[in-house]
Amino acid sequence: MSFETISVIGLGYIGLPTAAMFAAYGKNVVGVDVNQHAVDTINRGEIHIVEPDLDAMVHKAVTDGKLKAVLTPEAADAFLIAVPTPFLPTKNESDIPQPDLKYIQAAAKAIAPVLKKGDLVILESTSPVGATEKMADWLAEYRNDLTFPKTHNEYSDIRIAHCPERVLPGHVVRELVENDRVIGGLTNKCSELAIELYKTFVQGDCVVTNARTAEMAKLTENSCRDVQIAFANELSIICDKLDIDVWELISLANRHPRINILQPGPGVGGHCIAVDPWFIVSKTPEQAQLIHTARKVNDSKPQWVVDKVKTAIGEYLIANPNETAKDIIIACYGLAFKADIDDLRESPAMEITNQISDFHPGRVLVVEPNIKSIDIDSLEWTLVELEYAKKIADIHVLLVDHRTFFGSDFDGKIVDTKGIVKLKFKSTLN
Ligand code: SAJ
Repeated sequence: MSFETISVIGLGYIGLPTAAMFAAYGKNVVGVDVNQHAVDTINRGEIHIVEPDLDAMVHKAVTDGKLKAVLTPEAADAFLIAVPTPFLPTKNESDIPQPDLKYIQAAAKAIAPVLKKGDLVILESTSPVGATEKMADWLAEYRNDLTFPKTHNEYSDIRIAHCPERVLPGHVVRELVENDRVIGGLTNKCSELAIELYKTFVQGDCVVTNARTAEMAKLTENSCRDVQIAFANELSIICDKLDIDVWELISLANRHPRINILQPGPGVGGHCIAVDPWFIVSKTPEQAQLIHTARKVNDSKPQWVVDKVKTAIGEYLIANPNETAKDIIIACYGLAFKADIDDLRESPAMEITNQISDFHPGRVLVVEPNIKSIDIDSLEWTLVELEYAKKIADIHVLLVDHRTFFGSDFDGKIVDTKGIVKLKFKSTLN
């Protein structure tokens, strides 16, 4: 089968680049999103998210008439679902977050009326094990005139697969093409068709498995990274207690041919690494002990940093008995959830900065070179230039390892969560 028209449901950080990529390779692409602003922006040939090289791709795709955005799905040969999979609200802080599949269900409901015999539906959203089967059940419920893999195996009218996205924010356009893809069809036929679709532009291998293993593979990748970062974060806390430089320690240990410890930091942010491990823990709470503990270690790191800042304030006041806390200027360096991007989603740096502003009676300055202005009400801190903060602040809190921060001299007390002062140059390891 040749896929002439492809529909991508959810035009966010994954859906929009994927839609633009299919369009760049000559497919007719209908992007669907519930957000009117996103739809209007894309139809003007512009983008509503930040991702290198994406703006030019979208502009060309729209100008060539290969990509359009709509609010309601239209008929297509393949549907790719790239919607968020958030958590259900928790009652207590100690509750294990449970995944909320409402956006997947809404996407299934939205495409159901336009599905026809022979269509392929791919779930790309990172999902708990069993979500693809659940989505297939919803589609079968909404369209009982069509047949599905559960009852008709290889002979079903509709083919369904889970093919998780695995691209790194900031490198999406390149990684979409180069990365290997895990293809988890509900039947062999489903996998075969999914490979045919992705081979439109994927140069990496398309490796076939079943849907449940594909779901678990994606969760495993991000949980593995979370556990490794937790190890680095725990080391940094141990080293602080033992008066050992954790950055030197890690670089020494990493000289062993089989060791590659990741870098500690202020915590783990973004919408993936800090979320996906919970999809495993919520399904198997008794078994997922290490994964659960890693989440707790990483989630508690911002508070540890805030406590370090409080200690620095105390030490400053002892050294400067004529001053009060109100006189102390604190500068926080970096707001994004990781280096050299502008994405503030679930950012530990942002959490720490807000906490400092809440308790500190003096001025709080923020340096974030990737953001020109910030559209959040009731901010109690001020966005300033790097040189100004370096000159005026009494306490420097280094939160993100943006390239521009390396090589700087900071005068005063320093809380360095990323080894910027110690490393002097940006690590290319991770
Ligand atoms: N971090 C550290 N120390 C490190 C590396 C990262 O503290 O040594 C922190 C970062 O500062 C950030 C967080 O971890 O706060 C996550 O950053 P990341 O670069 O590890 O990952 P993401 O969230 O940008 O993207 C991940 C990627 N997954 C893996 O590398 C296994 C990406 O390939 C996935 O597609 C993406 O999640 C996703 O969408 O799931």
